[in-house]
Amino acid sequence: MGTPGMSLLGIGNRSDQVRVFGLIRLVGHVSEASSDPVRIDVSVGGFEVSFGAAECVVSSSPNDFRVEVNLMSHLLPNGPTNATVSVDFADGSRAAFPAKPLIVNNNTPLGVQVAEDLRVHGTGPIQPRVIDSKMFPYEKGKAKAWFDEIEPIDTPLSFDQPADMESAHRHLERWGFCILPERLPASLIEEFTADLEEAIESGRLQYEKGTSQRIHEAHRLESGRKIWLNPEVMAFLKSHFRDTPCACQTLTYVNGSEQDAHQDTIHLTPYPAGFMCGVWVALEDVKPDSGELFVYPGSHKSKRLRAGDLGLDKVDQDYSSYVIFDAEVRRLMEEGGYERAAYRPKAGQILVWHENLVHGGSPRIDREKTRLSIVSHYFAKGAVAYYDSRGEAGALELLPENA
Ligand SMILES: O=C(O)CCC(=O)C(=O)O
Ligand SMILES: [Fe+2]
Repeated sequence: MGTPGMSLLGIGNRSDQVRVFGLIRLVGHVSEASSDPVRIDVSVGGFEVSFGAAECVVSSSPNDFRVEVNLMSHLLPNGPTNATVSVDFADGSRAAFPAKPLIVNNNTPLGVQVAEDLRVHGTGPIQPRVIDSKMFPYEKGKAKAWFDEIEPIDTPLSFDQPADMESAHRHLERWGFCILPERLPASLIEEFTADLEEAIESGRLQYEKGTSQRIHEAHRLESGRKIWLNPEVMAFLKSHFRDTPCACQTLTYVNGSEQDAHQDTIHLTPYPAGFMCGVWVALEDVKPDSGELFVYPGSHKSKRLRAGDLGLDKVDQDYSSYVIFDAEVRRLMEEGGYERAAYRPKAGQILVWHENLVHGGSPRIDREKTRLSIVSHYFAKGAVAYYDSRGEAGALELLPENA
């Protein structure tokens, strides 16, 4: 009987592998195991939990598998600690991953309030592989988004650039989206467009010409990263969240997405509700019939739809069961009397939406017309970030000065 190979433990959803905050996914690989895993013991910060294999093991082949557990680091003491994970096998043997050193830092006021809510709700710091909305006290928790609690100041609906940041904030609070006063510089758009083209040519980024395919990971390009961590967007989100913003992901579209009307809430899910924003940047003047982004102004006040409440299982690739979600969104829009508006910005214009605003991509009526755009999603550092539809912890990146 050989000894199984135990990898180092990595953090699957952070690029900083040591300094951690929020919800983190610990991942370890076991190779050449001589029998099946039956029990996983996790210990960190004075807490200990044991799981059955079904709760945190994913097999890639009979002898190789991945162990995944989540840590709600909000509930761990701030400062240095070690996480240890060991595996019991069916043949009675036992093996441990090397201890993983972590430095925990959840010290923003929102983070402190979230920790308190989780304690009261009985959600422990060590969780299995799949994260679900039931783990969070959406109704009873004390941590709330201030902008969802206030009566917004009335302000006219507009798709034009406002005079100042203050007007942008008021528009976001009232209508669930706003345009920022500053545009992305034309030089950065040019730089990004050239980098994108080259990355597609070289195969670094996957994109099939002419399709509505979304390009992931364009923020790994230097110019993409500049757009993703744009200081003006970050400053705006900081004053909106009243907490440090973190960048989660990007989706770059050459053509319109044709995505059905949806709330991002079910895909990019914060606890407490509200602490996520989408930021959509036009990389060319958007033409009619190109598959424009559309929004339902004011619909951020509609009921939030969650996967578990709709009876939807966690999905990986196949979202076909989401026809239930699509129908429910349509029903909410009709019932609430919300009206769809197509968005035709100038190149560089930046639109910010509230986590729960209903939006999507119009049909590409003229398939010759491109609609080059990049959308990034951001969470507040003190919030828990996860993907409800997938049951995964959310990836987050801090600005270097906030790390
Ligand atoms: O760009 C689009 O058409 C839709 C993008 C979207 O829904 C999103 O990224 O959340
Ligand atoms: Fe979306």
